[in-house]
Amino acid sequence: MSLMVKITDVHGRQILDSRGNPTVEVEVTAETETTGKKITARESVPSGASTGRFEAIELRDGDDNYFGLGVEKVVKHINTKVKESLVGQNVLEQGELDRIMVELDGTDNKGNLGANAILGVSLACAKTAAKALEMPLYRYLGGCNAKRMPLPMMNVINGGAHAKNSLDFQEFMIIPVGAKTYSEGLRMGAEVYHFLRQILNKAGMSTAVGDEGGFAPDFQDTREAFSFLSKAVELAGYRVGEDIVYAMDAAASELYDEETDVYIFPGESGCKNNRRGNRKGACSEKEEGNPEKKGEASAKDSCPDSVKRSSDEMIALYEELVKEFPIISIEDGLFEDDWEGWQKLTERLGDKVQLVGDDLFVTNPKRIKCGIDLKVANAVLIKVNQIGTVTEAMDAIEMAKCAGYRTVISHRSGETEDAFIADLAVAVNAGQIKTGAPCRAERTSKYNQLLRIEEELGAQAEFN
Ligand code: 2PG
Ligand code: MG
Repeated sequence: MSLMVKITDVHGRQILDSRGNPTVEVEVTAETETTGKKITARESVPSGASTGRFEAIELRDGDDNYFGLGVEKVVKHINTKVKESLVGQNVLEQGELDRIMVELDGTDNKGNLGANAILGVSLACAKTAAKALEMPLYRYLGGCNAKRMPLPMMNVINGGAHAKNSLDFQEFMIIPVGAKTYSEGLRMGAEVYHFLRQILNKAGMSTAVGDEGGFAPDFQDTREAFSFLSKAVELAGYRVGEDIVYAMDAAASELYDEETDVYIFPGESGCKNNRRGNRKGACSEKEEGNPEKKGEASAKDSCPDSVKRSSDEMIALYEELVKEFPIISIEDGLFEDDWEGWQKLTERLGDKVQLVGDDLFVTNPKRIKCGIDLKVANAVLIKVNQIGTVTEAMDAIEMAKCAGYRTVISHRSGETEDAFIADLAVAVNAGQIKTGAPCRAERTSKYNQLLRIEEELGAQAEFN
């Protein structure tokens, strides 16, 4: 008979995330039947800014507090309905617990209870279970073969919806492919980050950081951003393209104008900060509240002479960039529902570059299946809050892997100090993690947890 560790309490509360917005934290307490020992563990829920319109619903209060972004209603759902349905269940049965919550919610997008309610509980259950078994979280989630340390994809230049600067693309990442171990890779990335700060300072440019800890100066365009990266890499004593390569997240859905079917580049046009901002499909409350999260005026309205690109021109731009710089991974190169464009992009670049679907797939097995069938992209970004349960996120990873797609475990731009995704990355041997710059505690908490895991795995650890 399997071990029974009975859930005795589920408790949610409202806390703040790294942007100063409310989010959900959950504590799950369980009791081991044989010993009577009580265990409690806690986890919290991240939140995006450039949110895909097909993501599970993040519920917000929409009242006067916190610009409508409070999560008190969600907390109430946790402390009443969710608690009632889970107390008495075995915390070791993650699949069953997640199934119960999905059924209790009863919608496809978790809009009743809120994906932020369900995810908080799901994550906390997994952590409590690991603690009850006295196992590290990565070992509990992944089993005895969890051993691959992920390559860190460090977002050292922030743009798009994550910074109020002129960069239209959202993320410019460095990947230390020349490193022999995770910790060496982290060191290389951090050194390049510091040299980048130095040369920005010298050039009289801002070294203030964006939401994910990367610098956010007003570069002229994408090329200038990558050129600064190359200078920083060389100054740090590394070889561009050999020791360090680049990745980018275009977050193209943020630039896409559905009416005219073009991508608008207000930053490149000199219409600084007139980006379209945060288009919300899934969470309309956010549009009305916090100025940080509020959709800005459309680039089309406020910047009539903006640089515009068609889907084909976007692909051509990526082809040029890949020739000019050692970019090995492009995320969300096109709009989240442009499956035909994505097919073309994959045909043209899929054998040279990792093409990652984020807003496109939203960690949703149904959309990933569509992508696999249509031969779209070749990698999946995994964000636990896009789908809302640990089980479904792991299903998404398995589906991707079975089809030969790579996986990148990812943070959100709004994070907390919790490091669940670090353990998840090792648990599923994902091989890659993107969790911001080596700066800001909510980003370094993940990188630092990976250092601990690497130390614990010792000679078992595999990398790159
Ligand atoms: C992304 C993420 C994380 P956000 O687009 O990949 O970097 O941003 O959490 O704002 O969606
Ligand atoms: Mg993205």
